Amino acid sequence: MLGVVVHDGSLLIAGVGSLGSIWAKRAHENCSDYCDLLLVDSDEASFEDSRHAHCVPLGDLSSEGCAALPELAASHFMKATAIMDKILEPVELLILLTSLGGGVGSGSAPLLASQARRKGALVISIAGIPFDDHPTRREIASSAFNRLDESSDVCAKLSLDRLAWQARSRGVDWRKHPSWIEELVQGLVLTLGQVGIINLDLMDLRSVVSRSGAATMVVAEGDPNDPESIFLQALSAPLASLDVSGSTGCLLQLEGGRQMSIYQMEKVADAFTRGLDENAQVIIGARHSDGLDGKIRVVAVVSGL
Ligand SMILES: Nc1nc2c(ncn2[C@@H]2O[C@H](COP(=O)(O)OP(=O)(O)O)[C@@H](O)[C@H]2O)c(=O)[nH]1
Ligand SMILES: [Mg+2]
Repeated sequence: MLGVVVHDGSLLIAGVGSLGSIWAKRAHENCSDYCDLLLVDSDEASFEDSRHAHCVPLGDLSSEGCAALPELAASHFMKATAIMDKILEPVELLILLTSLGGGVGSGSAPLLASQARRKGALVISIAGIPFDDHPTRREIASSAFNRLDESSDVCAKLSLDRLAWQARSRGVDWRKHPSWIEELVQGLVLTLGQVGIINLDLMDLRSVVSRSGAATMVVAEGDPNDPESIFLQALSAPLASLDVSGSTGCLLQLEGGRQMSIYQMEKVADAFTRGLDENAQVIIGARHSDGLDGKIRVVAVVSGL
């Protein structure tokens, strides 16, 4: 089945801060037919190669920027709330990418998230957490994370240590090719932006993430006949920590080539939901995808942790 484009501005990927902007641009490249891109930074370099993005500069770009000053970034952001209001008007789902521990992401990502939520959008945030050997940045990141988490429906901690490790094992630069983030965002956007065999939509996502407790998400891809290894791959994602056992809500999107059978889908869904609470709410969607012959890709949002 061909995907149906429903690009009406309701899906927005936002990159906040330098690293967040790099990630958002990469992630958006793979799904620009389905969603818009917003970049927020005090550094002009982040707006390069982004002709089709909403670019919101914070402060005076010719000055020093907000190096490691979250409060300064926050006060610049406050001056941009009117324009943000316009950009956020049609948005129903905001996927916010940022790395905490510096100035812009730490100071303004929580404000963007809460503004989007006040306007009725669902907010999924992915927040990079600094390397273990940067204690000062980790401290800034930790307080910023709490604020971002409070303002988001789902807020996943992404360990830069693990991201870098994964990138090394794939032979790519962790800053420029965050493949895990690209796959996850693409999975989410295509799940919600395309019509599939069994449809999932924002209402399903809303229903899963509205459960109390923390929520997180994973993506994994593999041989449809080997569901266990797909599940293990999902657990090895560069998230800071991941224990989904006993969770009470799960949205599962399965995507595979045209040969994907109901039997294979059932087996993979079973591997992902076996460890959940026995009364967990599980919502499953499935879709054929041209690029996935002989493979299944799973995107899971797990809540009630
Ligand atoms: N070691 C290392 N950490 C980085 C690098 N880029 C970003 N980070 C980490 O990510 C955090 C946020 O960086 P950045 O996005 O540049 O900050 P912002 O633009 O002020 O929001 C920093 O505090 C670092 O922990 C890098 O090139 N090397
Ligand atoms: Mg920066």
